[in-house]
Amino acid sequence: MSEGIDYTERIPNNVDLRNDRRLQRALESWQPKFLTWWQEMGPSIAARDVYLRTAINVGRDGWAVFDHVAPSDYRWGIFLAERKANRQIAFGEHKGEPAWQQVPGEYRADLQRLIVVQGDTEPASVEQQRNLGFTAPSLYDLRNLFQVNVEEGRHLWAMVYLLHAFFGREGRDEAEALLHRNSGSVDAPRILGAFNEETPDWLSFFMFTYFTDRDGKYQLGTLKESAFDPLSRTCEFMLKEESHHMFVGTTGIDRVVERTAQLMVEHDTDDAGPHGAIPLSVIQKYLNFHYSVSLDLFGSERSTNAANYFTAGLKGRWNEERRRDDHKLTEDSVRVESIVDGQVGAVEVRALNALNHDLRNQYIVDCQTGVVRWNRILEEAGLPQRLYLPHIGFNRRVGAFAGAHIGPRGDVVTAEQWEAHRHDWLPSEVDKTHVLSLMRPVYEPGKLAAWIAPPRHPINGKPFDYEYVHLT
Ligand code: BYC
Ligand code: FE
Ligand code: FE
Repeated sequence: MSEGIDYTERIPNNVDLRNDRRLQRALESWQPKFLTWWQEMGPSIAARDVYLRTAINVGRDGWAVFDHVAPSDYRWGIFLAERKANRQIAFGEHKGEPAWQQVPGEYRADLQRLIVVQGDTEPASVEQQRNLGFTAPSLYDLRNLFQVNVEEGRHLWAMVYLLHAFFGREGRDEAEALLHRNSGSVDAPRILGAFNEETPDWLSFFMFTYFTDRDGKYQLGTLKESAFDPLSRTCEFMLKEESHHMFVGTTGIDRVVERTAQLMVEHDTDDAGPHGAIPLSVIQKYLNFHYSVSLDLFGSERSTNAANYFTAGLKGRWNEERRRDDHKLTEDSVRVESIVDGQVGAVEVRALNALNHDLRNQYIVDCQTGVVRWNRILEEAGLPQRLYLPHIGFNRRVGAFAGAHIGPRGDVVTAEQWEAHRHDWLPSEVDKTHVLSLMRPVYEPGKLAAWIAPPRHPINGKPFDYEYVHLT
């Protein structure tokens, strides 16, 4: 059985909005503010229409249609995964009790906080990516950018729905605030570090969708376990959209590496830069940057916040139900990497306090799969060079390694040594300028910028030379 989405309403939804007039009115008064934000902070390139997928159904069978639509006419709406009958809480002190359909008073503040933090990231990423439309390497890529942006806009809607429906006046205020903070703003920045960084070029975009959207996958995976059922169902549906964002990142980096490798072989050189591509060393530096700021998004590896969220049932673990333990973790302990006596070591921590570390570990294993595929591309090109994930302590601002000076290979160095190597490890102004210089828009159907290989995966079966976007 699957539930369709009601598109006859001003706000498409599958939460029966028409029978909740108060909520409907509240959301209808937020909607124009969202649209103003989209006009001012969303994609700055004007497109007449874009070949986008829109969710029409939340069930397993065919949940999306593809069509050319004007981005500002996109049908942002409120879609929750289907409700499971008799769902029970899978972990924490309420394990085995029925999932909550309302917010328990004692957890109101914490739940609201989690939803606000999640909601804050979604518009932040749209803001970060707003100017990329001017430099897309092809119409195919431009289309993917729009797709990611409209869906991140919808993820904002998802959190705003929860705030409006379950958190009263305070929730409505927080929903407004989500439109007032802005990425990189001095006065009102976005909440989490990575979402105030710039995404000025397409290599950064692919790295962001690979590493930072992947944090989204893991965080949404833990919120999908939440005892608060509406949050769980919301996140379950968001995860379906999320996989396309990571596909854009994974295959985007594939194509950058492929093109660089081609030119390295063709010109028998380590440096593909002078031949119009991005040098492998620069790809590694961008990777180092995006991976390390994304690791910060997991919070401290020792966290009483995380322990409290888990015990209360607000935020579970990745694949909670598949774990073979008591799902309460009151007795267990784990080893967590840390600085011990000035060296990289490990300390013993109560498992309950190490849940951010647990999630981060799942994430790291997943990140490694990309590195393996990119190295296969290098190998197939006959090249000896390899990419790698930098050490967990490299360039960290949050957690056990914040303030430590650790190189990408895990060696502890002095502050001076770190500074001296900064631009061997992280993109320098010269690197960024070179990457930016390659960013020239290519908007003829079937044509492609020279720094990237063509995509191998059509969108909904359409060929690469399909008119994915009509510009104005
Ligand atoms: N930057 O106990 P701690 C996505 C704060 S991405 C700034 O270490 P906790 C997306 C923290 O808030 C997924 N501040 O960590 C991707 C806390 O402050 P308070 C986003 C930080 O609380 C691409 C203090 O430090 N979703 O969807 O266990 C495109 C101590 O905290 C940072 C979520 O994150 C930081 N990096 O965990 C579009 C899920 N890290 O409360 C979208 C919801 C920590 O003492 N959020 N702090 O004032 C959470 O689960 C948690 O808030 C965090 C932090 C995992 C972020
Ligand atoms: Fe999202
Ligand atoms: Fe995403």
